[in-house]
Formats: sequence, structure tokens, C-alpha cells
Amino acid sequence: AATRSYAAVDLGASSGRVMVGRVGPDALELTEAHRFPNRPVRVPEGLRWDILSLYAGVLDGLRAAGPVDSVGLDGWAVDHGLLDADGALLGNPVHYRDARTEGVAEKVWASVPPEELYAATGLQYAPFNTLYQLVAARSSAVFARAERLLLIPDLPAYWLTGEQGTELTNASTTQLVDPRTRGWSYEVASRLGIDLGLFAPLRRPGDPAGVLRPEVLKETGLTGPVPVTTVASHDTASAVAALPATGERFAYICTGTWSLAGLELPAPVLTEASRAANFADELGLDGTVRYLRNIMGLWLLQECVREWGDPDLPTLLAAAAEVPGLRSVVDAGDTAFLAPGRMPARIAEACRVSGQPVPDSPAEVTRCVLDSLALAHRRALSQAQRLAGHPVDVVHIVGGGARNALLCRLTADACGLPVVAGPAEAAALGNVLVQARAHGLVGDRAAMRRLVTRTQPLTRYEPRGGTVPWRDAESRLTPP
Ligand code: ADP
Ligand code: LRH
Repeated sequence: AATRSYAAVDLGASSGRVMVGRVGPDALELTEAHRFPNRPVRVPEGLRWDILSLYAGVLDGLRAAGPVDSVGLDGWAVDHGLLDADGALLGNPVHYRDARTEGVAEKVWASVPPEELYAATGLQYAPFNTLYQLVAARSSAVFARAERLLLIPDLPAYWLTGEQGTELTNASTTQLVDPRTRGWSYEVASRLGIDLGLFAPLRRPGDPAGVLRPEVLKETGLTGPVPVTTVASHDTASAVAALPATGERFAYICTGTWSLAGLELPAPVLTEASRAANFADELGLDGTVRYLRNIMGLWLLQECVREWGDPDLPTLLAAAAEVPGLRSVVDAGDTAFLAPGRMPARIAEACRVSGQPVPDSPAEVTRCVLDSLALAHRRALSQAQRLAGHPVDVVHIVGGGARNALLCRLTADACGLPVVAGPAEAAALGNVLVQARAHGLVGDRAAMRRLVTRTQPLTRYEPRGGTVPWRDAESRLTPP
């Protein structure tokens, strides 16, 4: 039977990649055409994304990919570019770690109390939700000229095709979408004076999104027409779509720059207890809800490694595995770790103020980070199960962290549940599979997941040693 090829553009906070997925009735093979660094740049006005360099990486990747039947784009959430009336980009997109949103939430809450905001949008509090970014931007000169807002993956999609849209799963991270109706929350927008006309019309995974422009074909050496297909453009939504899960009793942790830990549910949980625990109801493929918590993730390690002058990661992880576990832990959910810089010192300080031994060597700091992440995974998954009334038997770890055996093993131990690790490139696989489904090559969501389970290498970690030490460690962070 015929095999088709799909190009998946996946823009992560630490790297972008163009992957090629070959899909047949019982085959799924992913290869990397091109990977390029995503390096934020600090300029006098703040921290910015170098979106043109990322777009150049996309074009290089499409050239390296060669002939494909379709292209799909996914990327990180909440951030966006603003366009003027001519459709030209107004400056570099602001990084979600930029300081401009400091203190903005309090102003928003004066108009719409946090309880009402949660009941209407189901989104967790994070200072960088698009809603707060828009309120922060409102008085800027750039914003005065803005006629259109495109979320990160929708922006290069526009440059490739000339067509504008707002993909729904990613729109659900703006805090302007109602997870019950799966459409805009007109009331929240109007109470905050946000013009929803800034956004291009909503489109959903599977919708056609145009074809590559003639100039793009020339530059990439591709022969047209090459359609662009809307995928679950939030990278986390694409990753969840490609979990090698069977049944419903599973949890997941998408580990990359962030750890997104949670459940897939048929409907949002909008209770006050859920808000207090800061869980998000983001939208997934086919109207599912991704009920999850944002945990600082491997960002903590990335920033340490940067400070240490980029030592070899496997060597560092091997050394961390030899350090005695759970000596010191920090709260890996704490937004105090959001900003870049001085990470080893900030971690040491958090250990000191909580009365724990201060980790010193890179191996000790790395162990502290991984223990802390495993502990935060445990906390998030046990709370999610309780708040949603949805028990699980297995935890899937996907994303770059699935390659970190120590992190997977510690997470299995901390949760007291088996961990199935892989695929590491789940977002790209979910991107490919949604394109394949739109073109009739794969069946429903369950069939997509069966195909991943059958074709991708996975590693299973059984929990060891009981969870008592983890419960004890937890009590060091949460005063009784
Ligand atoms: P993002 O999509 O947010 O840019 P990724 O999913 O690509 O992030 O994950 C990147 C992270 O994965 C790295 O920071 C690193 O910690 C981890 N990682 C990648 N490869 C390996 C590896 N071979 N061994 C251990 N960890 C790895
Ligand atoms: C992960 C991610 C995550 C968001 C964050 C801003 O790449 O999309 O789901 O919360 O970036």
C-alpha cells in the first residue's frame, strides 16, 4: 500500500526542527531533516524571539526534507507576532519570560476576579498567558499600529502560504477561549477591552491552511502544489495526540523546556479547588481537554548547564545518578524560576532558605533539579487524579526528557507508577499523524496512538523502593 510523507515543523523553546514522517497503513517512521537552535535575544527593550532566524530554519528544513505530501506547523504556546495593516510583522515577538507582565495580573483581576476568569477560561494562572501580555502591551507604540495577532506557529504558516488563521488548541492558551464551548470567550474579552478582531479566524486540526507560495517553492526547491494542513499547533497538544497510550487510565508528562503534567479528559474541570491548585484546562485534539500543570521542567537544567559553560550532558547525568537522592529539593512549580540567569545560585538559595543542604558541584545541583522535577511530577499527577476523579495506572513521558533515563526512573519512583518513556519527538509525531489523518491515511485518535505504540521504541521503568521518601521530601516544601 502507498506510503505518504509529511513534513512536521516543530518549534520548541530550545530548538526548532523539521521532521519528515513517512506514514503507511501499518508504518510510521520519523526522520530529522533539520534542527536549528532557538536562541532568545536580549535587547535594551527586553527579551525577544529571533523569529526570522527560526523562519530561515523552517525554509532550510523544508529544502532538506524534499518532496512531501503536506506540511504542518506546531510550536510553543502563548506568544505571538503583531502585524500592521499591510500584514507586515511589527518587531520581534516578545518572549514569555520577558518582565513586561510583572504586576499585570493584579490589574486584570481588579476588572475580572481570578475566580471568574478561571470559571470562564479554565486556564491556570501564569504571568505570561496571552491575555496578560496583551494588557501589558496595550499602551505601547507597536500595539497602536497592530491590526492582527498571529500565534507563534500560525506566523510562519502565514509566511509560507499568505493565509492567516488562529489554530484552536493553541488559542486555548491565550486565556480568551471558553473550554466548554471551544470558542472565544467574548465576555472576558469585552470586560478587559480586548478586541478579538485582532485574531484571525479560528481553524481546527485537519483544516486546510493553504499551499506553499510560489516564492517558497522556489526557495525550498519543492514542486507545487504543496498543501499546508492545520495540526494541533500547540506543541503540547500535538505531543499528547501521539502518546503511545491505550485506554483512558493514563497520565502524561511532556518534558522539554517545560514539564506539562496531567490527564486527557472529555470535559474541563472548572472547580474552585482546581483553580486553587493551578491546573489548566487546555484544548487538545478533537475537543479533548488537556488537564495539566506547568512545571518549570528541564529549563532549570538548561539554565544551569548554560552557566557551567555547556558540559557534556550524558556525563553530567551519569555523575548526578551517583549523588545520594533527595538530599535537597526545590519547588519546581515556582514561577520564581521563570526568568533566565544565575540558576545554580537561585537553586542553592532556595535550598538554604528551606533549611536543606546546599548542593554545590554540578552533579549535586543536577541531582537536586531532577529530584525536584520528579517530586513536582508526583504532586501534579496525584492532585490531577484527585481533582478530576480520574485514576491512572501508567505515566507516559514524552519530549526531550524521555531521553533522560534518570529523570524517568525518579519519576516512576516518585509517582509509584510505571513510566513508559518515549517517543522523544512526540510533538512532531502528533503533527505528522494529524496530517495523515486529514488525508485519510489513519483512522481516529485511538488508531493514531496504536500506530505510535506499534512502531516507536519505548522504555518502561517500574517504580522501586516505595513512595515514603518522596512524601517526606514533599513535606519539606509544603509547611504542614
Ligand atoms: P523544547 O521542545 O522545549 O525545545 P525538547 O523536547 O527538545 O524541548 O527537550 C530538550 C531537553 O531534552 C534538553 O534541554 C535536555 O535536557 C533533554 N535531552 C535531549 N536529549 C537528551 C539526551 N540525549 N539525554 C538526556 N537529556 C536529553
Ligand atoms: C511548551 C509550551 C507549554 C506552554 C509554554 C509557554 O513548549 O508550549 O505548553 O505553557 O510552552
